[in-house]
Amino acid sequence: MENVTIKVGGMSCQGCVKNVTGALSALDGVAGVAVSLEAGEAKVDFDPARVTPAALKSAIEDAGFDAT
Ligand code: 9UX
Repeated sequence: MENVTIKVGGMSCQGCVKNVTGALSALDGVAGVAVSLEAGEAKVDFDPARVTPAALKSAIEDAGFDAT
């Protein structure tokens, strides 16, 4: 298992946090998600054999937020 911290732009309330958390949690290979509105970031535990950091970023962007 690996962990990555992704900067998430555009979150302005806890609903956004819930949306980003849901988008990441839906991906195969994601084991844990912690999104902070205050920090503007998502910490993700993932299995690198099943999902990539690029795919995590894409999921965040598809949900309507910026990911770097
Ligand atoms: Mo809150 Mo976020 O009303 O897209 S859910 S701003």
